[in-house]
Amino acid sequence: MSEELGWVQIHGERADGILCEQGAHVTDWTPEDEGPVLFLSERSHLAPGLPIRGGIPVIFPWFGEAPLPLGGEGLPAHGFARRKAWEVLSVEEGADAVRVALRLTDDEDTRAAWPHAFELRLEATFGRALDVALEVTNRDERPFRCDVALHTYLAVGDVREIQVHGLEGARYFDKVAGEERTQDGSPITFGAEVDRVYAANESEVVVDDPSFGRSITVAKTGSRSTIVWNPWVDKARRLDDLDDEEWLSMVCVETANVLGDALELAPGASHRMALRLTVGPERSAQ
Ligand code: TA6
Repeated sequence: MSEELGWVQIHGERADGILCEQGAHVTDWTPEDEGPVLFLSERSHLAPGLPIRGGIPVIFPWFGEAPLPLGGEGLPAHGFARRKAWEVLSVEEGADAVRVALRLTDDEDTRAAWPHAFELRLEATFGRALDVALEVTNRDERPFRCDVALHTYLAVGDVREIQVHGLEGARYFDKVAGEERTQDGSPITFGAEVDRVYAANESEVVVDDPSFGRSITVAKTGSRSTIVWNPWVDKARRLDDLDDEEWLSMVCVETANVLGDALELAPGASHRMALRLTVGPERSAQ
């Protein structure tokens, strides 16, 4: 791990984990009797100010490119929260889990990019399940609108073999095709780049992974957007922090409130969004 960044290492009774103070970024969750559940690129940057490729990036206050009114030079895609050093508030070791709490508030850099006072609090609980909760509070005198996402990278044996269940029949914006679509009654399978934003959707998603002989369930609260992404061959080649073959070993299932489901917070208001990851037996074998 990079010495330049702060890290919290977890060795609990029921799980091990790693969290980087930059971005309050969970980079590893390995429950007992399981392999790592999160994907982390072998070529990820691990340096101050640079986003980590893998784990659970915290996306705030915009998803994707900076909105036009802000879009000055050099505003980073997916906002600044994942690039900032967060403050560790506590590390609590319980019988079955270890909970880490962190906070990020506005400063002159963030206000220069996005002119609002805010507070983010993240709590990650590493046990037989992984719980990550993100609370956004408007500390400003004016209302603000923001995107928020937990951009989860899941480790899979071979993305070409997985099925993603739970979004059947749902409407989504297809970022590859550039149009709105409706999913048919089948689970998502992967034979090319997939980049979909499902709107007004609170469904639980199950990633069935025959290669690893397991399924990963992504349950959520306080989230109306789900994003599913795999870069496939060409886009992976364009990413300098992803090995050319690593696209095979990952799928993103992201817990979010973005686009039409972005948060609108009045002064003093808060919103809490949370995910729970659990690992079970492969579904297709049942
Ligand atoms: O969530 C999917 C996505 O928006 C993709 O379009 C791709 O850009 C991905 O996020 C990764 O973004 P990043 O800024 O981390 O390279």
